Amino acid sequence: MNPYTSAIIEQVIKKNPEQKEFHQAVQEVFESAEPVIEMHPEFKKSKLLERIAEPERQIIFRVTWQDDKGNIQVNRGFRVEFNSAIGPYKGGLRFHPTVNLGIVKFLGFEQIFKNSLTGLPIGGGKGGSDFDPKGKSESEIMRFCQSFMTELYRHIGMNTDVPAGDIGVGSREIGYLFGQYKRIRNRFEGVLTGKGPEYGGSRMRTEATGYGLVYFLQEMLKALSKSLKGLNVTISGSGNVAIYAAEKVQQFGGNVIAMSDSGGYINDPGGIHLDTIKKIKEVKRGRIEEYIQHHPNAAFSEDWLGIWRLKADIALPCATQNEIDEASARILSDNGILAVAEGANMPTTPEAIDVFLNKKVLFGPGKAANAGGVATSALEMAQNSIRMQWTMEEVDARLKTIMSDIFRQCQQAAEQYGVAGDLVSGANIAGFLKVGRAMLAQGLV
Ligand code: NDP
Ligand code: 2IT
Repeated sequence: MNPYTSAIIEQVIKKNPEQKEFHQAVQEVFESAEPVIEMHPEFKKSKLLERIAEPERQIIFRVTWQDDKGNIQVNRGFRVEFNSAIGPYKGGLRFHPTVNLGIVKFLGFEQIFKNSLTGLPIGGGKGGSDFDPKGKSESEIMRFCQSFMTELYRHIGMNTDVPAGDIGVGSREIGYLFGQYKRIRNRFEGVLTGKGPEYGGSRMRTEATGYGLVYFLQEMLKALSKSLKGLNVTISGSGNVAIYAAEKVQQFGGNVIAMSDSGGYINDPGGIHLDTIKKIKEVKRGRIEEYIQHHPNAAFSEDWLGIWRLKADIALPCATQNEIDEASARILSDNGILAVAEGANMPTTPEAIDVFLNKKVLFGPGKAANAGGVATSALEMAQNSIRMQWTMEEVDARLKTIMSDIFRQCQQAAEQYGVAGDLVSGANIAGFLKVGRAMLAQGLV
């Protein structure tokens, strides 16, 4: 690393102590950006790295609500409005007990460059709460969402900041959040994405991240002149991203052999029955362990990270950050994995990425590979603005084009800056360049 970049990273670590996921995300992007900084002295002169690592605005608020027993509960809410150089802040809300400022900042930082890669006019932001939706009743979820929005509404708007879903926030939560925003503001506007199709949601937003991931994976596989047909695929998670990634893999003739949740993983070598997974996860909101009651030939193991020990051709981490570490990466590559594409945000540790790149395993970084979700959110914003709703076919066609454009951008940026074949650097460079140029054009703001 050159001394300038390492000094800036040091400064970011010092200024934001204990936010280790944020440090990790910044370090990766800034390291990749080194050749860009060398080629563009104006970036260094205008302190672009220092500016880009500092969120434009950070909001932390109290969320109080009453549970079904009448007890008062207190949670913490966050919204980090990171960068608005290319459009309104855009990014999801995560409800999970592990949420803290460092997590929200790493996600918001990644979102800046991901959103830039989509080619659509969206800036970067992220939010959420340490609220745990597990085991809560429907009315507790609604009361929490209403209380959360009673503070958040004043900071967001269709031209300012447009939240969406992430872990623990799906169409049910978006519905309650939207209802409360409309009630308080008396405005029916596209302030959130991931809405139901009856009230302004885009068709295919639910499927978009998973489908987009597999469209991106197909582009990667072209380098090996391969298709998904007949390949065995392991997918971690069994939430929104994992389920629709699995659906698209199966549509393309791939064989999904394992999926997980935080309680463990199931292995069904003959192929996962996705209808059973959907019933357990989307309808019942149950645990993946229940799968073996329906399919006794499948096996269940409590160690969910053990999923990476299974032999497969493709791995799609779609659960959470840092789920593939160096040891798992070595096992995967020793087992002959062909490609890894990240459905989750930052699921692979830096050491594990090095293993994949050194062993020439095709590697699709999350900020490119999982950008189909936020891209379709931007399509939802466009449909809301023109008060129209496109068909499934139209949205799908746009999503395919967007994913192959992103792939091409990453590939070209990697070639242009001397790291051909490295899609991690390619994604960071392409995403960074556009945001950097937009920031410079807008002066010192
Ligand atoms: P969901 O809440 O729908 O599903 C998350 C899945 O991952 C669940 O199976 C969950 O298991 C598991 N999981 C979550 N956290 C952990 C953990 N700490 N340890 C073990 N398992 C865990 O979320 P999404 O599918 O929406 O999100 C998955 C990933 O994809 C996240 O990294 C998210 O940031 C990223 N992403 C999401 C997009 C979207 O459009 N939704 C877009 C782009 C990226 P359990 O139910 O047991 O907790
Ligand atoms: O990480 C992500 O890109 C998301 N959770 C989706 C964000 C969005 O605004 O659709």
